[in-house]
Amino acid sequence: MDALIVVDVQNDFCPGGALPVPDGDLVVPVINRLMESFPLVVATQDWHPANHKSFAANHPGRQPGDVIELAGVLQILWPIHCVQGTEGAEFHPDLNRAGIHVVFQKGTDPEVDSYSGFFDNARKHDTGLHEFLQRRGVARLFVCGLATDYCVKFTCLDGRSLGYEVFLVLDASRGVELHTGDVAKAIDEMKAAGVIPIESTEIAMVR
Ligand code: VGL
Ligand code: ZN
Repeated sequence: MDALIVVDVQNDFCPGGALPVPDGDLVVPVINRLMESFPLVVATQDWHPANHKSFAANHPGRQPGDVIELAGVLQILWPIHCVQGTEGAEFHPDLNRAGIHVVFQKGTDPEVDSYSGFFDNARKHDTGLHEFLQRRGVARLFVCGLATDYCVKFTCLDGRSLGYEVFLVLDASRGVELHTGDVAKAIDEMKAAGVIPIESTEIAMVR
């Protein structure tokens, strides 16, 4: 069984949002089309409480982009984004919400960030996504969404470490590119872990 994993296609990660990914909204029509051909569509949603410690604003004197230690791991500080119940945390209005079978929320613990859809960054807690996929007999993940160099990357890497065959759908994903080359580096890291980059138009050839 194949699953489409739609990562964090939320207003705050799209142009006009709090943590905009360049051209982030362009993934929406591509993902809507992909949804139609998958038997199982899972979405992740970055879902932070207002006091989340990944927000620079919750560390007096710190700026977005600064790096601190949080839950024993390095943490980039971000602008306030995807706060539970806000417009910014909602899925992009054009994303086909009805095409999503289940949503896994992450980043709810204020003390630790969670880029991956499977585990928090300290790998202390899981979201239940792995168990869900196991129970449905999923062996292959087609991962897409925002952002290629953070949440998409860590979802792909954890997927590999859990034993899934993982495809990264390039034209259905975009990166933050905080530093030039971050997206290319992320794709190289994923490839080194066995992730297979693919264009949405090529998926029919492997399914
Ligand atoms: C993300 C930074 C902070 C993402 C989430 O979805 O890639 N990036 N929170
Ligand atoms: Zn976040």
